[in-house]
Amino acid sequence: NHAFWDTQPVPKLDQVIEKNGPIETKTLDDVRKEPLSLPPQFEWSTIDVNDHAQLMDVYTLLNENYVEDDDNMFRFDYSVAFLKWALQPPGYLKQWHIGVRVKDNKKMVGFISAIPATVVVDKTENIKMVEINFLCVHKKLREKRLAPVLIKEITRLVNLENIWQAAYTAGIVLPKPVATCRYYHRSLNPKKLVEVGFSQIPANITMSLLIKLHKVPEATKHAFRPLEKKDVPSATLLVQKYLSKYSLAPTFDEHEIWHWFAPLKNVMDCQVLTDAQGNVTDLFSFYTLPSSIINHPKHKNLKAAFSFYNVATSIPVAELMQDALTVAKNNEFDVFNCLDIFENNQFIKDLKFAPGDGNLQYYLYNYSTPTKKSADIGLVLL
Ligand code: YNC
Ligand code: MG
Repeated sequence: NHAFWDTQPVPKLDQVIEKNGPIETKTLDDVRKEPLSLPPQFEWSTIDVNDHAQLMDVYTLLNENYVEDDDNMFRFDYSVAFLKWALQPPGYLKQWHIGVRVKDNKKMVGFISAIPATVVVDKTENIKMVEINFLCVHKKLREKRLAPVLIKEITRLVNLENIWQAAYTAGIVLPKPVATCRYYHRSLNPKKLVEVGFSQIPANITMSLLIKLHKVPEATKHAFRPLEKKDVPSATLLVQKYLSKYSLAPTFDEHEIWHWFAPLKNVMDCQVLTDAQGNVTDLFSFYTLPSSIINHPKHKNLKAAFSFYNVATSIPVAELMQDALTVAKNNEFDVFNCLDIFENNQFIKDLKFAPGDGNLQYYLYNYSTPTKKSADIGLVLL
């Protein structure tokens, strides 16, 4: 019952996988040289995200049509600055930012993107991959099989660069998840979260008690400061060593570390502790991803922080994350989100994170690997 996915190099849902490796092997000669065909009223449109008007077209499509929660109360509102950052890491290719427009009026009605990444799976050597994100079809064009066309076109454009594997996440179950992970939410502004229906007041508790329970210290316990360029060599070593513990994790060189972790207002927060030699010993990071609140008279936006990569070596991870919560609270975030990946289960309970109602599934394209526990995952996709 997966007319599209059953034709793709992914494991079947009931398949038990025991060893690692590509599912199919192709060469450039096997790759189609012309774009996939679209229904006649649409055309392909490569997006130059350095052109503000084109970037705004992507922003608007996603703002109005991208991922919503199960109850359709909230919709992700990736900011313009966020999209520019997320789509342009070192080695990005402009032709991997592809839109679909209506021929008549040029309105953007579809989008998908790939960015380059190097990923380690079960300690096998680094695999050149892409990360696929921001797949979106306009609400009025749903269930017309446009998504498979977008997926096949991005696959073709990635294959043309001699890359044959991809990593992606989705809320839905497709053939076949590498891992099923769960979201956890830490209320920072419980009153607003209750008002907008994001959370409920537990039975037998008052609002004032709820607020009290979710207070976080006003100042950080440790002397965290924002990541600076001079920290990049030691931060890279720290993050690399940390990620090598996980079964599915990226590798970052120094350029990538600076791209992904450099503090960027309303996009990325990253703070560090250093030792006497000035080497980074501890690092927390989170990205800013607000949601639009659909049809609410008072509140229009929810400001959410999403845990990115965190490494604690000189302090307990729970103290590292407690300080991250303080920084987020002081920057007016309403909620701090994380997945049960990494060693996050070590702080989730103690720091009063509550389980969300959705799962996030991790996938690899054209690579089979034994199914993993969420705690084996060391990869965060935006
Ligand atoms: C999804 N999220 O199963 P079957 S996540 C992948 N990822 O195919 P139609 C998806 N496939 O089951 P619609 C998918 N959602 O018949 C649906 N599908 O084999 C499959 N939502 O297509 C689905 N963004 O066009 C079915 O469906 C087929 O009009 C149906 O479009 C889907 O970015 C969608 O959630 C998601 O905008 C575009 O609902 C639309 O419903 C929408 O009839 C709101 O499609 C936004 C949303 C998805 C966020 C994401 C990661 C995407 C990964 C795509 C797969 C990449 C593979 C690797 C490629 C590179 C390879 C190399 C090398
Ligand atoms: Mg469709």
